[in-house]
Amino acid sequence: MKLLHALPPYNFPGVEEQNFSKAKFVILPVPYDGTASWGSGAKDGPHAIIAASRFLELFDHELGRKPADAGFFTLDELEPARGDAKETVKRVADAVSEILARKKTPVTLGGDHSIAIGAIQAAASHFDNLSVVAFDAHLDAWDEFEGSDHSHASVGARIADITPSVAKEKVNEVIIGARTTGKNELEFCRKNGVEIVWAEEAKKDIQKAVKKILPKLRKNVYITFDFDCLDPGVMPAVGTPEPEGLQFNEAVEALKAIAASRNIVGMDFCELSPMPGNRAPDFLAAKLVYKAAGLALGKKL
Ligand SMILES: [Mn+2]
Repeated sequence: MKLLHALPPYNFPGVEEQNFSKAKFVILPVPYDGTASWGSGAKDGPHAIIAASRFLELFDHELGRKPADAGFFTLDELEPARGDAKETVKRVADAVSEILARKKTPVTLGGDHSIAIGAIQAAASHFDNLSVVAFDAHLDAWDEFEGSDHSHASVGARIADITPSVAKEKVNEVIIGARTTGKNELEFCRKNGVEIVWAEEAKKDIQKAVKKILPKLRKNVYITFDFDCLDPGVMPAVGTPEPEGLQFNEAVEALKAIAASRNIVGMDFCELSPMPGNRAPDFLAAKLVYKAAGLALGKKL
């Protein structure tokens, strides 16, 4: 018997029935923030996103449908290796690889941004013709940061040399919403052909800014979304908030344009560090994940 006051079940996005074989999206929560430099707390991000997602309206009026109908399956939290970013990244890569092998779309919830390295490695070994689109205030192009080459600040650097077998010519990268960089990072991006859509261009005219990079994207696209690409006014709950970021609708517009013409093969959402006393960022994060999934479905629902 179902109690009338029962809360939605604890899964993303609070669906009554979870069926792995029928699910299009597999949610992988990774509660890890071992490489955070300033604000830690992103290990609580996956829980906050899932908890808030249970209260989302599942009908998307803009899409005119209910993306939840495509099926979501939330896995148990992945156990990170405390103090060992490289091992944690490997565990993420193994888990995401298994999800992809079962023909599902992995949606990894971080955690600090280092976990994206594993998810992207897995995607790169499953798909040719892959582009990575990073939504991020930062270029994350430090070859090594604070003693680790698997740091949250090295995601871009690791994408460029993902594995010897899927070298640069098979994986390229575009970063949207960047607004701070070290000179070395800029040089790294130039050398490795990483395209940058600066936040100021994105905020001026998001349609135009995305149109510029669309021809550079390959058939398959992996999205890595660092919540700090958003303006701290709407998304203050991140480890490294940078002023003058994207608005929620600008990020959605960019995702919409990409999803309309490319095959989204996987996504991750990182760096939400829940704030005591302010649950709005958690809800925004959950809504963005759900919206992105709806867009990624394209006409497949
Ligand atoms: Mn960032």
